[in-house]
Amino acid sequence: MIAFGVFISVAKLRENLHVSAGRAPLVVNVSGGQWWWEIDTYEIAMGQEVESCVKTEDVIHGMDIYAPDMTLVAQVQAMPGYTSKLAHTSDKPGTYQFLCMEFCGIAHHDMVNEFDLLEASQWLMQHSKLKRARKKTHTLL
Ligand SMILES: [Cu+2]
Repeated sequence: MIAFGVFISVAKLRENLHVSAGRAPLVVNVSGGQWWWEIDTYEIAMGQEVESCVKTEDVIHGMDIYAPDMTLVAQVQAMPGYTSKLAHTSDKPGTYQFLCMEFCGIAHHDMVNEFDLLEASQWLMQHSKLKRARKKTHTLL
């Protein structure tokens, strides 16, 4: 019975190692300042593991990510001179918002931005259109 349990555990561990080794996280850079958020990726495929690298150059901010139904997905502090890393994955499509959770001044409430979580097929279609548009632009120049 113990040998069977060990066999199942090893098989499950190998399966998990295989899955995580094949899917590198998408690195998303987020910068915050009084009073804005900037993100370098506005469309993310559903189920994609994301590593958000969050920076600020002025004061301490906090980044909360909310799902379309406004449930909290993840949160991290942004501190001047330091890059905070936040791993998150979600499987509900829609528009996600990120807000500042740390009172950082008079217009703190303006610190809102968003990204869309798309079905994988929709994400592929959007990004193949972008690639074609970029190729056309390059051939015209
Ligand atoms: Cu704030």
